[in-house]
Formats: sequence, C-alpha cells, structure tokens
Amino acid sequence: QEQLQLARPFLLDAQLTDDERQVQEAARAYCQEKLLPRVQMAFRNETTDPTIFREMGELGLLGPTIPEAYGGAGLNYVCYGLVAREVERVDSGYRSMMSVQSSLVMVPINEFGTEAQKQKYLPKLASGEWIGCFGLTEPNHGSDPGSMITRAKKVDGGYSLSGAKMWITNSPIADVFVVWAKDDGGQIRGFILEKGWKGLSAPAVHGKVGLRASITGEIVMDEVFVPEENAFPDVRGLKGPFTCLNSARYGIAWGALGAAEDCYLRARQYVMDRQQFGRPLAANQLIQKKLADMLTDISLGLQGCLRLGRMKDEGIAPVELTSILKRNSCGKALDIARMARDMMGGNGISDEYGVARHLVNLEVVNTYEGTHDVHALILGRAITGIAAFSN
Ligand code: TGC
Ligand code: FAD
Repeated sequence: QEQLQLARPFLLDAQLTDDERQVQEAARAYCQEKLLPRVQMAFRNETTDPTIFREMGELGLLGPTIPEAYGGAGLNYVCYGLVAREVERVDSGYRSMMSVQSSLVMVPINEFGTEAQKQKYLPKLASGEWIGCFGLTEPNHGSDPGSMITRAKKVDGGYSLSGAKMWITNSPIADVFVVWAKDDGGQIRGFILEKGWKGLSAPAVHGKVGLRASITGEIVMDEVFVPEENAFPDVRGLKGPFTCLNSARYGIAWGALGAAEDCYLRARQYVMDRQQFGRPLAANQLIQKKLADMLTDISLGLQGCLRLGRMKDEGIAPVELTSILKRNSCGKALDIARMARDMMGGNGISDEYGVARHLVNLEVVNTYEGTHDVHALILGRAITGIAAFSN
C-alpha cells in the first residue's frame, strides 16, 4: 500500500513489463523477509555474512545482466536497477556487495575476458559460491585512477603484480580479485587474481562509520605472479575499469533512491504517529513541506533512472547521463536521509529507527564510484569541452 502511494505520481509500476514486475517482487520479498531482519545487528557489530552471496545467487540477483550461458540471469538493465533499488531499500552495504560482484567483477570478465575466463569464473560468481572484488582505487589515487602506481611487470609466462589497492569492497572475503595495474609501457590493464596466490593479501579496514554491513579492505600485492591466461587480453587504458563503472553507477542511481524511499516512508509513518503540541507532527506545514520535497525528488529521480535503464537496454545511453543520475540520486538521497533523521528527533539517532544508518551509508555512496563533485566535473567537461580536473 505504502509502495503504491510512493509510485503513484508517475505510475512507475505501470511502466514495467510483467517480467520486470516479477523480478521486482521476487527481489523485494527476499530483501524484506531475509535481509531486513539481519541488518541492524550486522551494521551495529560490523559483520558481513558471506552466505548472503549464495542466497542472492540462488535468486539470480548476482550478474542479472550476464547471459544465462555463463550462469547469469540474462535480464535487462531495468531489472538490474529494480533489484538494486530493493536491496538498497534495506541497506546500501548489501547493495554494495551485490553490485561489486555483478557490475565490477562479472561485467569485466564477460566484456573483456577470454572464453576460458568466462567459463571458469562467471558461473561460480553467479551462484555466489565465489565472492569477487574490484581493485582500482589506491591509497594515493582515488578520484584520479589514471595516476595509479600498481605495476604489472612482464615476466616469463605472465606478469608480476606489485602495489596496493585501498577501500576495496568485499576484498577480505574475496575469492576472485579483478585488479587494474599499469604494464611496462604504462598502459592500464586488467587481471584476475585468486585468493591464496603467493604475495597476495587483503586485510580488512575497520572503524568505518558507514556501510558497516559490507566488509571493506585493502589488496596488497607483493610480486604476485599472474599467468598470462589471467590477463584480459585486449582492453587497454581507463576504458576497461570505466566500462564496469558505467554499469555499477547506474545501479547506484536506482539503489540510493531505494534507501531514500525507505527514509521517506519511515519518516512519514513517524510524523503521522508522533504527537507534539497536542496533534500529530504531520499536521505542521514545515513537516508537510519536507514530505513534499522528499516525494518530489524520489519520484522524479526514479523516473529518470527508468529512462536511463531503457536507454541502456536500447544501447543509446550517453555515459554523461549516468553521471547525472548517479550524482542526483546520491545527493538527493543524502538530503532526504538527513531530513528524515531530523523529523524523527532523538529517536532518529537510534539505529533501531533505520534512518541514521541510511544517512551514514549514503555518505559513502555519495563518495564512491566518483564523488558528487567529480561527477559534476565530468558533466562540466561535457558541457564546456574544458576538463576542470586536469591540465
Ligand atoms: P578520461 O580522459 O576522461 O578517460 C580516459 C579514457 O577512458 C575513457 N572513458 C570511458 N570509457 C567508458 N566509460 C566511461 N564512463 C568513460 N570515461 C572515460 C575515455 O574515453 C578515455 O579513453 P581513451 O581510449 O581515449 O584513453 O580520463 P581522466 O583520467 O581524465 O578521468 C577523470 C575522471 C574524473 C573522469 C575519472 O578518473 C573518474 O571518473 N574518477 C572517479 C573514480 C571512480 O569512480 N572510482 C571508482 C572506484 S570503484 C568504486 O568506488 C567501487 S565502490 C562499489 C560499491 O561498493 O558499491
Ligand atoms: P579524493 O580523490 O582524495 O577526493 C577527496 C575530495 O576531493 C572529494 O570531495 C573530491 O570530490 C574532491 N576532489 C578530488 N579531485 C578534485 C578536483 N579535481 N576538483 C575538485 N575536487 C576534487 N574503490 C575501488 O576501486 N573498489 C571498491 O570496491 C571500492 N569500494 C569502496 C568502499 C568504501 C566503503 C569506500 C569509502 C570507498 C570505496 N572505493 C572503492 C574507493 C572510492 O571509489 C574512492 O573513495 C573515491 O573514488 C574517492 O577517492 P578518494 O577517497 O581518494 O578521494
């Protein structure tokens, strides 16, 4: 009922096919029945449950757009977005676990991998038997990954990788590591590493105030030997990692609005129930304006995401549109989470009420996969032809 009320302005559900609605319903049922009951303690205790990958795998939520021949669900981008929205309605950390596996590990193997790589890795990643991570960011190179210093030195039969990646979702529990490094000619290349290889370690990062249900770590490589068969053969330059980011950023655009919807619905219920000055908080104009702003931004944002999904499915989406929507969804969701937290007063601070968790999660989501300002600069370059972030 609540969902209908939220979707009403643009009749979002009515714009989906029967198959898309079924995917949405299956994802929603799993997330509400299986993920929601676990999230408060997972967040409070900073614990990541690896069995979630297998549960998601069974439902086809890992690599939804990957062809069925490789274990994927062979769904369209709209379905992928709908799944991300449902998962992040519960927690951005769970969506991170899912979208790294799907977009940042399975997409590059599917797009750039050899037939042998696809057959070896994709089915086990799709089922959740193997967990994947994606190493682009380094301790000193975040927004500017083109300056990375991780090196892939050519050696007999393959490459020797040395360097460190930082802030890597899933890395401490990962079986498969997609890592980007510069070759002897200074060109960026992608490699698939496996847990247990000599010289490879992935210590966890502790003390995060957000995204605590999703484990984050480093990837430390000390002359790790990677056989030639584990290099992506043809892709060179930032186009490799950015192709993965185009898909993940699109999922985040939907997902952040899922978190915003949860904040809106919780705040709405709270102000209907809570009495101050002898009447519900919802009777106050200031409160109603906040609800109106929330509903406006969520409905406009979701409509934009659906349009981008359709354009991706048709193969006509310009990459800048992903920047517009990743940036808009994260910024607006963060504003909505802050408003919801404020409307719930002291209770809004407690992790029992859910919105403070979304708020600190969204601080991360607004930062990773290109910060809010970096996406403004990507758009600024597209608008003016002048790159403001480099010489
Ligand atoms: P630039 O000159 O823009 O581009 C270099 C080459 O890459 C190509 N390219 C793209 N290709 C495909 N899709 C895109 N969106 C692309 N954008 C650029 C471009 O055509 C060019 O190709 P070529 O053949 O001419 O060499 O490179 P730049 O160094 O000037 O880029 C600057 C900037 C700011 C745009 C870029 O570096 C950037 O986006 N920075 C943000 C970094 C980022 O997003 N990191 C994400 C790390 S992964 C992560 O956060 C995962 S968290 C996931 C989770 O837990 O859910
Ligand atoms: P910086 O690049 O140092 O930016 C700091 C500030 O400066 C930001 O506000 C930024 O907008 C601003 N800034 C930077 N350059 C400019 C400029 N030219 N002009 C104006 N302002 C500028 N990375 C991965 O590779 N894989 C992962 O799985 C992954 N998971 C993550 C999980 C978490 C929990 C977190 C926190 C991060 C994760 N990241 C991951 C890293 C993430 O992508 C980076 O944190 C992000 O790209 C920003 O880089 P940075 O932290 O180095 O910030």
